[in-house]
Amino acid sequence: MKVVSSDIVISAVKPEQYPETALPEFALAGRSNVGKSSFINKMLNRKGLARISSKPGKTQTLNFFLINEVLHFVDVPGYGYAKVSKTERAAWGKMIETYFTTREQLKAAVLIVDLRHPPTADDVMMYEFLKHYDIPCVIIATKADKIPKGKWQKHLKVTKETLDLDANDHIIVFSSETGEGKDKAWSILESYM
Ligand SMILES: Nc1nc2c(ncn2[C@@H]2O[C@H](COP(=O)(O)OP(=O)(O)OP(=O)(O)O)[C@@H](O)[C@H]2O)c(=O)[nH]1
Ligand SMILES: [Mg+2]
Repeated sequence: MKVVSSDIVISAVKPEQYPETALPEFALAGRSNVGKSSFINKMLNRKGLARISSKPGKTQTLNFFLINEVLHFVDVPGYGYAKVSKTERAAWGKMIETYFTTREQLKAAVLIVDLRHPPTADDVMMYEFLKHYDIPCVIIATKADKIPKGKWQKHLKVTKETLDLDANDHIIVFSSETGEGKDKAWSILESYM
């Protein structure tokens, strides 16, 4: 997809605030600091549209982005950040669960994992949660620029095996630094629209 327009439409914490349109939607999921917001910026060719931080926990709300007036991306706060209270963690869980289990416009979840390391227990749990609700997943194995190209396939295999990846789900080697995987990611997302 050639992105000609993109803008944030709302930062939501509850369903009443979700945009009331029937546009197809893709929501990000992944560990805190894994690169969800960076993925969105790269896909949209926008440097600072989705907020990025060197500190984990930057994204706190469900941030809806409207693209070419035809679809939404939803940036989602990450999991696995140690420095959050039990109360915050419970609020996060409720917000994520409500969104993923009720949003009819959701075409697929985009689960971001770090290609360098095997998926964490939280990653596996997130993937199992999405599969439990029959939500199609596109796995983005990001930060590929940080390991040599010759090792990508080996790491990809570990990622697939650790997640016990469903045969119907796609997995893409990605880098928000170099743009590796961007065209492939767009063509797969378009196939879900
Ligand atoms: N080298 C490299 N760094 C990346 C890549 N993607 C993200 N980063 C860096 O990783 C850090 C976290 O990126 P974010 O996009 O803010 O991560 P996030 O998943 O949105 O984090 P939260 O909002 O805290 O959940 C930043 O310092 C990014 O510059 C990548 O593909 N390659
Ligand atoms: Mg973020």
